[in-house]
Amino acid sequence: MNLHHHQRFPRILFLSITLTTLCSLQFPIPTAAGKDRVPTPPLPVLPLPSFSQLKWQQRELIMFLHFGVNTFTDSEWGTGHESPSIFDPAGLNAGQWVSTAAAAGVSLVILTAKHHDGFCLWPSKYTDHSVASSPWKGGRGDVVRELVGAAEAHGGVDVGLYLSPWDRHDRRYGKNLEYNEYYMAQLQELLTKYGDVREIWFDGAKGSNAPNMSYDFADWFAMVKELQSSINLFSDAGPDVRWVGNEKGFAGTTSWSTINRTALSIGNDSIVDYLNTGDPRGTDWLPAECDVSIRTGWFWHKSQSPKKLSDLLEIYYNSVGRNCLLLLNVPPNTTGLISDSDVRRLRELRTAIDTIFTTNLATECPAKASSVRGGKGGGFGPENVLDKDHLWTYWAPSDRELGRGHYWIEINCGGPVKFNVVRVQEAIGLGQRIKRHEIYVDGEKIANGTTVGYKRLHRLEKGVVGGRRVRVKVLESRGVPLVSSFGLHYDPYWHSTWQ
Ligand code: FUL
Repeated sequence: MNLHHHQRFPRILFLSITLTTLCSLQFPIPTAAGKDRVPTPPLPVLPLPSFSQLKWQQRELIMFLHFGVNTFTDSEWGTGHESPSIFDPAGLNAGQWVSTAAAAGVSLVILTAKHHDGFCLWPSKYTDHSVASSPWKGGRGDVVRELVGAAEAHGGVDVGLYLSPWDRHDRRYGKNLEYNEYYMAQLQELLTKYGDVREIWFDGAKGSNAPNMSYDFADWFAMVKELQSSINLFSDAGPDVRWVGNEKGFAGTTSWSTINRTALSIGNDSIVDYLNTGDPRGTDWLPAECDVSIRTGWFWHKSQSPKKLSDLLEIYYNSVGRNCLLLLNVPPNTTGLISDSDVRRLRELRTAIDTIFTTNLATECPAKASSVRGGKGGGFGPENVLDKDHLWTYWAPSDRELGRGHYWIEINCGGPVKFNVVRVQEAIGLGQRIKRHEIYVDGEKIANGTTVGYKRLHRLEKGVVGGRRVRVKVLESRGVPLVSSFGLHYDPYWHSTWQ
């Protein structure tokens, strides 16, 4: 106990009373009719996203670029014995990758700087197994640099990197200290020499016959955060973005951004279902990313072609439409370009997404709700769900409604509207809350679901419905539900199996 400190206490108290008195003379405390009557936002329901996770979520569609020696050997998992002499993408143009991504509405592209074969797409000073030993650009090329330069030149597209932990080439793999040092040295190269990197991908895959190796994840993660302040770390277990548990691009119909990190580990097959749905009781904000390839394989193969538009739209509804991000892989070919067929398919996908979602048929329809926080004019009215802000303006019911039954919000369009997609979004900046909801048209239930999260899309099984009044009913939530956006859309590509 510090006596000296004790003796000083009364003086501090006196000083603070004097300051308070002075302040209140200059800045009068608001009266009952003043600012203290303006309704404040409700308290958050923890856990919350970080600034970088919130930015990530709003990207919706991002792109993977699998490229390396496998592109030239027509394989998916290289052996590690490939000769760098096979790497010669004579027409490589990262500007084409970036403009293809931007035209598809993609704001982040993630390149395989090193895949399992260990071949490095940048001239790492810690290995000869890299572009520096290849004929491409006379050994003076750097694919990571090309991508970063193209993204900077274009603007609006950020860069992420994949650095495979499993390395089938390097002789240090299997020696814990040496390999962890090697891996961290490469992280330091990639995260200090190439400007801002927005996502780093730690892949959990490892062949069954691979040598035993324990990765120093805690050291890696700390180093990454030290070198890049706004980066998101992806792995099966986060810490910022989690794997969705499959490579089909499908999130669960129940999809929480919350989960318990202590229940997760990297490369553990028994947790894929938990990863797929998340956990309403989870204490960590760790949203899921849905990775899937536009083709069958991750790397380019002459024999493969892009998926049909209808398949890509199905993936979109099951990822972005289920509170996740879609990480769509589009592999450059042996020339070093994204093939024309993929460019065309991506363009079709963007056109389809824009056609469906640019028009919200509910925009002009008056909205009402079961109750409104702070009453009419208080800033939390149901009209907020029809504006362009999908995060920070939202409908909030009154706290007094908590536990009293069902919350609802309803739009009434006067005349009939025809739609086959319903979009609901939560104000996730204050936590993910909705556990169960239903959609009604003129009193008839047309859709139901569990979670909503950042975005929930219901593509109606029965096809187009027509009606005047559309109601979203929230039957269960963590605290009061906060709905940030609501939309009715027409998807001309959707041919319901019911019709
Ligand atoms: C997997 C890898 O084994 C695949 O080759 C690919 O990179 C995919 C994204 O992750 O785990």
